[in-house]
Amino acid sequence: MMSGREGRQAYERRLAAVNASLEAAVPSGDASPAVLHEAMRHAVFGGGGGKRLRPVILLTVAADLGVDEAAVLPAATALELIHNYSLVHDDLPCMDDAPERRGVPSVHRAYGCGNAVLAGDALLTLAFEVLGRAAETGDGPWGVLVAELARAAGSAGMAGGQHADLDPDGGAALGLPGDDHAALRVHRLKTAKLFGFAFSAPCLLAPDRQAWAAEFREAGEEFGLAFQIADDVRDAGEDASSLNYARDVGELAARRTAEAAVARCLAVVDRRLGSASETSALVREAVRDMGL
Ligand code: GRG
Repeated sequence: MMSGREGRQAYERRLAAVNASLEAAVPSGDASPAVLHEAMRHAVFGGGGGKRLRPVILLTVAADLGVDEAAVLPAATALELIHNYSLVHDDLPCMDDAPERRGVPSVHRAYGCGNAVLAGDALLTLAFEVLGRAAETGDGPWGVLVAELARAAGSAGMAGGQHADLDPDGGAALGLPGDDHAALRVHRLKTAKLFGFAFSAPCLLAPDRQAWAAEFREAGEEFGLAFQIADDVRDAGEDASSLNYARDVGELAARRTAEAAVARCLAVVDRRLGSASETSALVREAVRDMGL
C-alpha cells in the first residue's frame, strides 16, 4: 500500500512526464504561424497548465498493468491535447463565454475568437498526429486507440454531450439514451468519455489485458461522472440557466449518486488491480480532492 506522500510524488513525477511530452508535441511560438502556435501554447501551458488528471490516470493504470510508461505516453499526450482543445472551445462566447481559464485570460480573450477556434482545431488535430506517429514507431494496436479516442471525443462522446448541454433547458438531453436524469446523460458523454479512454487505453496497449478494455472504459466513465457531479455540487449556486444535476436533485442526493459512481469504479479497479494498487489510491485521493 502506498503512503499519501508516495502517491503525491508519483503524481508529480507523471505530471512532469506529461508536461515534457506536451512540450515536445506543441510547436514553438517561434515557428510559423507564430500567433496560432502561441495561442495553442497558451491553451496548454497558460496559468501553469492544468492538473493533467486524465493523462496521469492513464499512466498510473499503465504502471499497475506493467506497461512501459514511454510506450503509453503518446496516448496520455493525445488525451490531454483533446481535453485542452475542449476547454478552449468551451470558453468561447458562443459556448460558456468564460473570460478566464486556469487563472489567466481564456484563449479568445488573449488572441481573439478566430485564433481560439483555430487553436482548438489544431490541438484536436495534433492529438491524432501524435497517435499516428506512435503507430509508425511503437508496437501496439494504435489504430484501435485512434478509433477509441475519436469516439470518446466525437458526436457520440464529448462533442455530443456538449451539443446536448447547449440546450438552455437541457431538453436535448432527452434525446440521449439511458434512463438517468437528463443532466447525468449529458455528463456521461461530455465529461465521462475522456476519462473512459484514460482507463481503457492502457489495457489496449498491454499485450495480455485487451479483454479488460471495455470494463475499464466503464470504470473510467463512472469516475468521470463523479468528477462532473462534484463540479455541479460546487457550481450549484451559480448560473441558473445551465444544466446542473446538484441544483435539480439537491446536494445530498447528488453526493450519493457520485459516491455510487465512485464505488462502481473502485469495484473494477480493486478486483482487477487490487485495493493496494496505485490506481486505487489515485482514484480515492482524486475523490477526496473533488470534495466528495
Ligand atoms: C467544446 C467540444 C467541446 C467540449 C467541451 C468538458 C467540456 C466539453 C467542457 C468543460 C466544461 C467544464 C468546465 C466542466 C467542468 C468539469 C471539467 C471538465 C473541468 C475542467 O477539467 P479539469 O478540472 O481542468 O481537469 P484542468 O484545468 O485541471 O485541466
